[in-house]
Amino acid sequence: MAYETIIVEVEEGIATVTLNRPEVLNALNSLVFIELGEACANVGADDSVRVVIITGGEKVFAAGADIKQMALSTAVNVATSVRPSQATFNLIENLNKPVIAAIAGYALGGGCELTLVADVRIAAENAQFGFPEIKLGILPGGGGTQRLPRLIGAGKAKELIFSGDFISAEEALRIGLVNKVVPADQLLIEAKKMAKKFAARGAVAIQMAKTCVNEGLRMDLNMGLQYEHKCFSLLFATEDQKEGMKAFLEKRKPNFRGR
Ligand code: DAK
Repeated sequence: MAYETIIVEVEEGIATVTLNRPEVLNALNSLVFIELGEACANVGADDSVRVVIITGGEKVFAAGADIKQMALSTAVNVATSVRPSQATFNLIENLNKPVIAAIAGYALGGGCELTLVADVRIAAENAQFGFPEIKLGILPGGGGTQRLPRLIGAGKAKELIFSGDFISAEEALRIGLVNKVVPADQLLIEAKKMAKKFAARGAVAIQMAKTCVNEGLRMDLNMGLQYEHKCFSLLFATEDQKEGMKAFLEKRKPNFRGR
């Protein structure tokens, strides 16, 4: 399917979704959020897709929400105008397959918030992260005040949010904002390498493990452990569990079929 603001390519079970508004550093307007939501819902429903990569290419990830569009908002219409972005962020965070953000150049504001709903973040050496909303008289409203402290801790999150300062890929790695830093020309290669590794694992187990982590973060420890226990037991009803253990005992690689 052709989109105006993103490009979607599927190859060997890996869907790569590329933000495509280079003239405005991939600023995220409402059409981007609508198309991104639609594309992710489609790849989520497509059993042949095992892993999703979201990227902006080698130069820029996204310089945030589209300020030209946002500047026209009022307190009355902003509540409805942000619905597509909220819905898309939630959809990606809860997608039934792993999502890898491959980040080069700027990942600012809503762009950085988009990386936070991915499961794993890989940064190019040229990546820069930040939440400049405070300099616009607003706050990170796409989940940044909630997801960022859960990922890197409240102190570091507040420093980034209150200052609006940008940090380098190395600093992002140091504070746990990203999983890995690679040379810019290796970004998509590394993201695909990781995606292939995830794709070779049992899809149901990955999906349940993702749900355990995501839901567990919203629960207290006891509830989380109970939830994990139920998911763990359920996996013993899958073909993949039988195949995984059989393959181990037969000293061969498992052939998971995602069921
Ligand atoms: N929006 C619109 N256009 C943008 C943009 C943005 N965020 N960022 C860059 N551009 C445009 C520039 O206006 C320029 O366009 P022309 O002037 O050529 O027409 C073009 O991209 C190139 O940018 P620059 O000329 O500025 O390039 P530089 O290399 O000099 O500077 C920069 C790069 C990234 C440092 C600078 O462009 C910059 O500061 N950009 C704005 C960054 C920013 O403040 N981002 C945060 C936006 S607020 C929510 C969901 C999401 C959000 C909020 C709520 N809900 C669900 C409630 C998100 C909010 C935000 O992200």
